[in-house]
Amino acid sequence: MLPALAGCIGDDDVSTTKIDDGGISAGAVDISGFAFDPDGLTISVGVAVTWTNSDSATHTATADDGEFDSGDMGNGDTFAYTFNTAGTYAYHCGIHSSMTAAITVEA
Ligand SMILES: [Cu+2]
Repeated sequence: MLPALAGCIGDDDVSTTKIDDGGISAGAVDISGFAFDPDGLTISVGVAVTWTNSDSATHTATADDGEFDSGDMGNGDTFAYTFNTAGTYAYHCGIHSSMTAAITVEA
């Protein structure tokens, strides 16, 4: 299995490519104090963002256009979504409408 694995990593691995480009291979958003931190995050296409709810309150990370939706996240829950199309993705908490943020995905 090693030759196949090596070929996969060296060939077209998204995270490897992004690291070579000087970009980040993963994005992280902390949900704390009824806010998304950071509330603006720029990533490259193909990068996954993971939200972690650090609040005791339940929150969601819900795209304004429905592109992604974490569903209810309790304390310590995480949600990950991989952005494969460039654009700006505004999102909000489905429970607390004052909580808004955006992910910018660059080609
Ligand atoms: Cu909330």
